[in-house]
Amino acid sequence: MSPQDAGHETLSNLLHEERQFDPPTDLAASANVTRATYEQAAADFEGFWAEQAKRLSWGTEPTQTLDWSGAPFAKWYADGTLNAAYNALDRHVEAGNGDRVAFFFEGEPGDTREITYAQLTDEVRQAANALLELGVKTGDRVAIYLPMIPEAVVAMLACARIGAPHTVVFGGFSADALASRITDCGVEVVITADGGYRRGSPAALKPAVDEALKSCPDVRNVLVIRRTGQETAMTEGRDLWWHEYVGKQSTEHTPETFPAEHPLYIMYTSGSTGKPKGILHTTGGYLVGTAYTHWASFDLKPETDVFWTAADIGWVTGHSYLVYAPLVNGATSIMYEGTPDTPHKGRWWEIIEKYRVTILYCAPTAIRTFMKWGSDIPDGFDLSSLRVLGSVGEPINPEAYVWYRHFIGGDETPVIDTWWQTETGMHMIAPMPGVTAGKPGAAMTPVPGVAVEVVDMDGNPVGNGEGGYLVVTKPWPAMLRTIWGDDQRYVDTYWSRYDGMYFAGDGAKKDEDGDIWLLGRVDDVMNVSGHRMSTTEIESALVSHPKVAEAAVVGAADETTGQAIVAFVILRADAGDGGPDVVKELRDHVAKEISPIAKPRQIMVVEELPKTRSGKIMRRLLRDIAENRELGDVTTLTDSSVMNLIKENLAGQP
Ligand code: 6R9
Repeated sequence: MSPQDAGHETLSNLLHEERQFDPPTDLAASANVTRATYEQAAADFEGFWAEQAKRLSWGTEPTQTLDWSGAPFAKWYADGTLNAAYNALDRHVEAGNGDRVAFFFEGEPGDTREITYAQLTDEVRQAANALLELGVKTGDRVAIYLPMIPEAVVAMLACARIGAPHTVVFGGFSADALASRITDCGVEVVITADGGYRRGSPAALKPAVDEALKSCPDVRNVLVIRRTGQETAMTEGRDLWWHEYVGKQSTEHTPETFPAEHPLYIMYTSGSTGKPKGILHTTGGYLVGTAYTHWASFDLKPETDVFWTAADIGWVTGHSYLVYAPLVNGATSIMYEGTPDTPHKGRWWEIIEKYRVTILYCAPTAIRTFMKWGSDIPDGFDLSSLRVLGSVGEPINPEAYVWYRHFIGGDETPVIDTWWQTETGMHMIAPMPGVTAGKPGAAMTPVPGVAVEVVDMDGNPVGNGEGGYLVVTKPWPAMLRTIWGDDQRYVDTYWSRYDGMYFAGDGAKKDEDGDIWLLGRVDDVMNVSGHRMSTTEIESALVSHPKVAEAAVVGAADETTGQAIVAFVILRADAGDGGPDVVKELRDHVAKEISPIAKPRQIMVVEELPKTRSGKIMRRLLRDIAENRELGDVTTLTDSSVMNLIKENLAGQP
């Protein structure tokens, strides 16, 4: 079946999406989470989370669960002590599972490594000893700027092991972005690599570090991993080769235990205005929340599953579900360095076939790209090992959900759409694979133990299809503790809009069944002639047209209507070259699917869209184009040349 016939007459946008998929019977019969889990969590909130803390090995067992007396500054398991790296590694080795594979690594050029828990433990101990020798002390911050290679995991866990919070900066970010993060949290040691492989060739990283450090005089040392072997300038007395310096260290290291609230890491995320926010996560609650949700949302069976989070470690998804939760749970994971189309467009499916991957977790943007390339590519591989599919990062359009379930999941696997944020640390809203009958496009219901609501401007709950703001009404273990160095911004950003509720900044609605649909960031809601419209809904309508692969919608200032809808679309490979006919067809399609008011004023056909590290479309930049303005800051784009491409592309269009 071609992507076009993926049952087009049955596909629709999320306004009138009515299909529902029951959990597979065999999965439901042995599922980790059952209806009873929801009941337990609802009956005794703190008791439920006290129970989940047993997933960890504590130095001192906590006797308290939640301390909310200093709200909105939370403490979880405050009198417990633990070591994050011990929980991720040593304890599995001690339990006799040292030979279990922690990671199957696939480098982009085709090199592979199979790393067991025992090997990873040794490497982390060596790296911890190296950091100690460099004078890194408990509480000192370490920056990690690396490609997707196993040493990235080693570096993170080595920091955690000695209680030095890490801040991982996405390898695609610029020297400026790196410098501002190093400065903001006072980093003295940086871990990087000569380079990494990207689209078939080595891409240098070290020059960006050298550039950044010109404005960061406090950085004493740089540890450099040799990945590509390319020419690399080393600064005498500051830069050290990892293989020499870490390689010579002892594999003996006794982990110290730290208080549960000891900082684990800082992850920067862009705010709607001003400088990026350093989101602070601490140890005990974060590990409990991520380990529990990893087990619950994906129905993880660590002995038999092969789990793959296809995301970068520079994104929170990589931290929670590629590094910490899978290792704490003793799972076997895949780690892939490169892009999905190198050396060919079937690379992901080849990896799934080769390792018999059972759970795949990725972003809707990847799924839409695969749709664009056509279903005959995955069709050429054996994907029958897959039993659960996950999605994260953006609302998944019903069209993409159904394609994913059908062509990748063989119409059998549940699609688990997980809503969460850098700030939440863990999944907050997601269907449970053995319980929930999923609706394409809906994140469905809060994870057992999590309390969310959709409210109006005044904080009153809304339902029955009405839109509102998503809030979290009770604290949760993996919640951010503050914004690094700026408690006031933490309070202002998340806790001042409504009394006692966490403001997520996302629009959402609850349908007649009480199920939750995400509608995009509230800043992306448009006001057209007094009608509030969600970018997500119009994008979903566009993507439901057989010729459209991806769509991004923005509101551009308009003299008559206040805001006008401007859409950017990428056409599917076999849809022709756009032209006025396609544009008219698409405008009419939106009018039919939603309403004539939702008809875009303008539709521009483009080759690429500007994306962040997590595949989120940077609508702010598209708005600049739609309003004919100079482009704003492009430093957080994965590929800053995209904007030039779009501009060139549009030069020839009406
Ligand atoms: C994990 C992650 C957070 C923002 C969030 C929301 C969007 C993430 C989503 C989703 C709808 C989902 N988002 N998952 N929207 N459905 N399943 O993405 O963290 O990079 O901090 O972004 O992403 O808008 O507020 P982060």
